Amino acid sequence: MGHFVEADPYLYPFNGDLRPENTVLLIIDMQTDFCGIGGYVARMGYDLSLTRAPIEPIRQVLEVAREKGFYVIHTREGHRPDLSDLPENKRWRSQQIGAGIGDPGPCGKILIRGEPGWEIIPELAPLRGEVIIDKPGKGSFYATDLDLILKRKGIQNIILTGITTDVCVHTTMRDANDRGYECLLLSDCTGATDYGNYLAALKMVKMQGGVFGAVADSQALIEAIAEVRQDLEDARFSQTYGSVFIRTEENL
Ligand code: C5J
Repeated sequence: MGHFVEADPYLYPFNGDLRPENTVLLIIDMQTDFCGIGGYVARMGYDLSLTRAPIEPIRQVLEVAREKGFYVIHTREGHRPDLSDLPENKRWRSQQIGAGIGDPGPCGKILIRGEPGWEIIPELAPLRGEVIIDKPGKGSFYATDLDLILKRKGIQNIILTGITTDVCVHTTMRDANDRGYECLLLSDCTGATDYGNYLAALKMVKMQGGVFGAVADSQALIEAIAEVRQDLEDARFSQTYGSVFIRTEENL
């Protein structure tokens, strides 16, 4: 029997093989720089309410995912303090909009590893043992060991959450899809710096029968996960007590 999430444009995952052992909850760049007062996004003048909207839905999904034993991986975008991994054009562009990467700000140096603004927000802080991927780019695979870690864990399904929908989340989803991972984007667990871009990014995923995967909301995922766990528990129960029953009969 398969397990599926009510998703658009198809029931996710395509093969119904949704288990804690083969599925990761990926939480992308929930850092002060992207959703906190005084961070990078705030300094660029964008509406913080858009990138803060997913915090509570992610928190709820994270709680359930941890409780049910799903893998959880967090990412952080940021650069080395000496800026040796910061492309010159990325720095120049950020300066043009008044939020120069590496420049001092209210949350420390903008988008620099180890600075307060670069930290994951306390509401979604990683637990000890959860993998954190530090990435210098928008995608989570470029210049990181994410793919190696996912392969070693036997991950097939990636559930994507985080910010921003049209930049780091989309880049990661497209790359993951090309690598053969089955991707689900949770619509209320992601946000962009522009609402139109958020809507467009969700729509792009769903074209061509799900060109990059599928989209669902957090409630649909939580309901599906509850079923998965119950079935696994039922299967374990019948394995344990079923075999005891057989042995007892043989002994009669
Ligand atoms: C951006 C990100 N938007 N995490 N980064 O620069 O999406």
